[in-house]
Parts: sequence; structure tokens; C-alpha cells
Amino acid sequence: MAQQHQIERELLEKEVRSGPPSMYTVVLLNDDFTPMEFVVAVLQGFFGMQLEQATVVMLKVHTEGRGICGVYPKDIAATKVAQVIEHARQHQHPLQCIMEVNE
Ligand code: NFA
Repeated sequence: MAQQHQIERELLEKEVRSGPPSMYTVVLLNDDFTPMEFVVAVLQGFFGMQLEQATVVMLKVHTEGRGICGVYPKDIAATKVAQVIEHARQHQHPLQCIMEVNE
């Protein structure tokens, strides 16, 4: 029991020392409705990809269910997620985008 408390103290101290997580991965999710060309345009327009890279990532999302758009500081990742979801909504596409904390 005392050892368990010691382990918890050490984990908490490590967390405090390292500060809040700094980088987040923005991930695009597959659906059955959003047109492929729309997804490619999103990857070019919001994530700065060239047509060829955007096509590779779009096809990865389409076949594997998800794909990485990029890795950013928390506030930038959150802004990109919101922008992509709003852009898709304005075009009545169900495209979903999420952010995941790195380690
Ligand atoms: N699966 C979609 C289709 O067949 C294309 C798509 C790719 C959607 C990547 C979302 C993300 N039209």
C-alpha cells in the first residue's frame, strides 16, 4: 500500500515536470458519403498538401478508416479540426476530423 502511494507520487511528479502535452495529431475519419475530391481539396487547403500527397492520404482514410493530416500544437490542431468540420458542414458532407494527444 505504501509502495503504491510511492509509485503514484513518482508518476505525478514526472507529469508535473514534463508539463502539459505539447503536440496533437489531427486525424481524418472515413465515411461513405463525402466525395473523394472534396477530401483531397480539404487536405490541400487546410493542411498544405500537394495534390499527390493529399490523394495518398485520402486513399489511406478511405481504405483504412483513418489517416493523419498533421501534428500541431494544441490550439492550432483544435482550430484545424473546427475549420474542417465547419467547411464540410457548409457543403453538407458528414466528414469528421478529430485530434489526439501525442503520448
Ligand atoms: N469513403 C468516401 C467515398 O467513398 C471517400 C472518403 C475518403 C470520405 C476519406 C472520407 C474520408 N466517397
